[in-house]
Amino acid sequence: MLNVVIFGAPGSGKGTQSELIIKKYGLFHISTGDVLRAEIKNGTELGNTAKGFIEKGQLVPDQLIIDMLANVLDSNPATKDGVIFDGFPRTIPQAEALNEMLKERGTQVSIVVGLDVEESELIDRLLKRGQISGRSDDNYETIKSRLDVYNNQTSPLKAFYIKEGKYADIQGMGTVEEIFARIEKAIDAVK
Ligand code: B4P
Repeated sequence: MLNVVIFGAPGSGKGTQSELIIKKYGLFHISTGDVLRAEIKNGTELGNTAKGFIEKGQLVPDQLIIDMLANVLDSNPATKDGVIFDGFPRTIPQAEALNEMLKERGTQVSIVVGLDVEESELIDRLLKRGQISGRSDDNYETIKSRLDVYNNQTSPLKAFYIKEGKYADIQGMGTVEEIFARIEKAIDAVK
């Protein structure tokens, strides 16, 4: 069974490449960002809590995210055939919880696809998306906080997964198709 984690800074192309990975490998897509935005739209308790963090460019607390993810895994039988985790994990405790959750379900992370993109390009992409997305976190000030949070709290995961022998470093600059060709090569090597 194939379980892919797609990893990278905000704007690195996680959501974009996830769509192509799903098309080719038929995985169940879990984007924690999308799940949180749906909770906010539906006005749930989790959504109301998450809103404040997302608007400031901060991470939503680990335990809320971990419980939310366990709930998605348990309520979707299709996740048993393979999942792409998009935007999760973002901290070491989340990565440890993911290992535990998958172990309990008799499986594990197959590969971590790490997208490497220059910071100026990240800011450009997110500002461009901000002009059409209406996302409250796609403005210059919040993008800066999201990049700080990424550098301080999320980037240490790279070393975590290198140590586990699961990290595939992917050059994330170029066209969407060029980047996907690099990802395909890395996934096919572990499939
Ligand atoms: P996410 O929704 O995951 O947002 P993101 O990091 O910006 O990535 P996204 O997938 O949307 O963008 P992509 O790089 O594909 O998270 C939002 C917030 O939710 C977080 O800040 C946090 O507060 C909270 N959250 C989510 N998960 C959490 C967790 N696990 N723990 C705690 N909090 C959590 O694309 C960006 C843009 O680039 C797009 O417009 C795209 O079209 C463009 N693009 C992509 N590839 C390109 C290319 N090759 N060339 C040019 N443009 C490209």
